[in-house]
Amino acid sequence: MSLNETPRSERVHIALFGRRNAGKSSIINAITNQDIAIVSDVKGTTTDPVYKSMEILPIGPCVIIDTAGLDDIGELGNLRREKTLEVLQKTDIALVVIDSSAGINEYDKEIIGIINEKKIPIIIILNKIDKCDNINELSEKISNEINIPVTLVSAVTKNGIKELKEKIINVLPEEEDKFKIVGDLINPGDFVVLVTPIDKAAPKGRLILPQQQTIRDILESDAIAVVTKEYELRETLENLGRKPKMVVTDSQVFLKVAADTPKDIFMTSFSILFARYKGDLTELVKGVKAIKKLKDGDKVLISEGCTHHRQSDDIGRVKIPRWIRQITGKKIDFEYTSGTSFTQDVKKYSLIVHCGGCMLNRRAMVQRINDAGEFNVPITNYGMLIAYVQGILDRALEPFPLAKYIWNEE
Ligand SMILES: Nc1nc2c(ncn2[C@@H]2O[C@H](COP(=O)(O)OP(=O)(O)OP(=O)(O)O)[C@@H](O)[C@H]2O)c(=O)[nH]1
Ligand SMILES: [Mg+2]
Repeated sequence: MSLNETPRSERVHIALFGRRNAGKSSIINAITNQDIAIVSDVKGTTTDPVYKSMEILPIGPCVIIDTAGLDDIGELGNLRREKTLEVLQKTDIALVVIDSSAGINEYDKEIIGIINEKKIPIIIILNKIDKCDNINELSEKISNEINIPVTLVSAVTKNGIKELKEKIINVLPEEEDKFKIVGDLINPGDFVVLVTPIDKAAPKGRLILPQQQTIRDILESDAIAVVTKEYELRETLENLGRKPKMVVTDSQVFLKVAADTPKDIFMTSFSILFARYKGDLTELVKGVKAIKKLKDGDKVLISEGCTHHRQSDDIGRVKIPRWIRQITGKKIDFEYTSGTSFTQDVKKYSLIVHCGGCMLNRRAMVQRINDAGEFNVPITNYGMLIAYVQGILDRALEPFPLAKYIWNEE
């Protein structure tokens, strides 16, 4: 990824859903003004979700997701359907495409229902209006039936495409801007000291994304980011000349940093900042408290947002199970998932421990927390668990009074 690229997890994710041949891929080409998606009159042309990062004027940086038709039949069709539905976990805006010459049916209503249930902003597109002569009647009938206004479009003549883009902008979620990593906790001119170990696990020649994003957030707040390794922290604090607002550390070196940071300075971790930025800190605090309540035979799910992280494999597959067994002294049954498949069956778990989710966008992370919440399954993340195991979660929550209150609540 080059420096001036917006990371994929920060981009607004726009996904298209609909039956086969409705014109999903054609609409993507029309919106982007490029031939990026394969179009054909063969049903089921798009088989797997296709993600394309791009900059669309005037929408800005986004990821467009083309999906397979929902009405695909047979065993392979069911698999495709599942993959298509998984896309919803990452979707910021859902476009449902209906072929005006085919009308609306149960498949359309089902996907619209699912999207509404997940409270994902939705736009209903009635496509192929060039082929339809009673379009006004039809659109009125359909919007009455589903109780959502429809947008009329022809991907072929480009009629309505400009209006469609305007609608997309109108429903763009603002929350990505509303939530800050640390910006809302600091004032202009504040010092924030960031502790980033450079060991074998660190990527070559650069800092990892959460560290880069935190620095950016501090700079945007007109505050001052001071970056140091754990070994130079004490010297940094002694020579800074002014008390920093906060020390933020990688969880790996929590104990040393806690020891070297005077008690009157806030100390927390990148993973806790991101737990709040990407998800819901108080829910994750409740999740970590649930560890002590685990019983013999309980199932715990360990879930990672990406599939290619040897380092966190070690954390997820070895350390976390070991810690949980040590804390509880119980026989716990661990299961693992990674990548876009979170879990089909939340209910069977007594606890979910998720990674920091640096490859997931906020909506995807919140969706997972909500999915767990729906069945009262506690969920927490690696960083919270590490802080807890090392006995410093209480201190690391000091900058977040509500989360700390919940942590200490009986
Ligand atoms: N007349 C007309 N034809 C269209 C329009 N949009 C798409 N088509 C045609 O409909 C057929 C299916 O279009 P696709 O974009 O491949 O549809 P899709 O929904 O992606 O289909 P799958 O990938 O099979 O799920 C193609 O032959 C397109 O040329 C439109 O607005 N008007
Ligand atoms: Mg297609």
